[in-house]
Amino acid sequence: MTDAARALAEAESFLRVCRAELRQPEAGLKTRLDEIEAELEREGVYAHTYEEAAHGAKMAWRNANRCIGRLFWNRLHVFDARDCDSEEEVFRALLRHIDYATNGGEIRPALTLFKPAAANREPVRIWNHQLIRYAGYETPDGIVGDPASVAFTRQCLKLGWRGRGTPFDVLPIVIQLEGKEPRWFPLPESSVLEVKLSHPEKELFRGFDARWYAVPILSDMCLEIGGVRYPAAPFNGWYMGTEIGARNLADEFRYDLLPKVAANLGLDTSGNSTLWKDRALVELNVAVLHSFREAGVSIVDHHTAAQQFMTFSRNEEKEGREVTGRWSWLIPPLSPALTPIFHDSFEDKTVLPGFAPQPRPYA
Ligand code: HEM
Ligand code: NRG
Repeated sequence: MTDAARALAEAESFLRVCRAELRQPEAGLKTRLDEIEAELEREGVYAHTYEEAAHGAKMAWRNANRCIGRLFWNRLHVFDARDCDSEEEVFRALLRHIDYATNGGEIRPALTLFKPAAANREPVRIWNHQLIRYAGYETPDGIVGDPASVAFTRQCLKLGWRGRGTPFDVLPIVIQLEGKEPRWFPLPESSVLEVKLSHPEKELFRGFDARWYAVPILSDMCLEIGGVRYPAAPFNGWYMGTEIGARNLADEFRYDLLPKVAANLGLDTSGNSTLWKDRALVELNVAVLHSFREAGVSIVDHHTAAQQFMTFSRNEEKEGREVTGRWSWLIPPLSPALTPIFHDSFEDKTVLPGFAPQPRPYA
């Protein structure tokens, strides 16, 4: 099968479902497919209407097997930035996304669509893993900041960016247009909402800074809709507390805060069996949820998120759709067996439209 024939077949299977879900008349399908076939022959790609792209993006969220937040799949705001031709235009569209999503703390799920790939050419790539993330610097005394950002931070430094050197420096946005050198843009402070962490009762963070940014905006996955690939399609929802409290700040290979938190709690850290790590972990997660709530920034605890996921699962069954999922990602990293997801099972089957990882654009 030629690429064009494969794309046409995928366009058809997507449009059948998309149009049915949007309650569009069966009759228009044939005309639309003829149009797409001609466009594919001419250009090697076809342009989705806004409605197709927006609904396709929602379907991709609905099909995200690793996502516990899918109950709200139909409430995704899709920005169309397929007309952006310069790095400045792309950056402006990203700022608009961040500002809309942040919304003063009342976070709104959103996705911005840039130009699709055509015949293996990728007009736009965003190098960041997330639009807002902290730098990680290699120093003679070890890593300062987020170890997960070391490789990307090295690239930013190579391009001429300089950070202040704190553990929580917000990285610049790096945008690459096809065939050109990547360019970096600093994020204005006014666009980056952060939450300083505190615990409702205890001095958990005495002696060091602990904070996190409000909005996770994944920017390195490829969105595929109806045979069309969008290598730049950043999206966001809000955080589940454990992502920050049980992983980003707790993993030994990330911020590794449990020993410091345990010391501030006065726990006996002389052996595993005092469960000092578990006790510190719970209090750290209490602090994350408490601080976001106090700051008026949307966040969900893992018990509520799991309940919402079960509601999503029931809704999907009612609609006659099979719920696919990856169990090992859906269970939360804190007290997984306290959630109903733990006691359930899912088939990890790929359903399109969907989000897929793609190779990093830098070494
Ligand atoms: C993964 C929660 C919104 C698509 C995840 C994960 C969590 C989560 C906890 C696992 C992350 C990890 O372990 O690193 C939520 C919550 C949302 C939300 C609470 C609130 C509305 C969204 C939206 C989209 C989305 C809006 C897309 C439109 C995904 C995808 C993954 C994922 C593709 C897998 C990421 C990967 O493979 O690295 N989500 N999500 N989620 N979510 Fe969501
Ligand atoms: N664990 C990552 C973020 C992954 C996606 N999580 C979301 N997505 N909540 C972290 O930064 O901790 N979302 O679109 O809301």
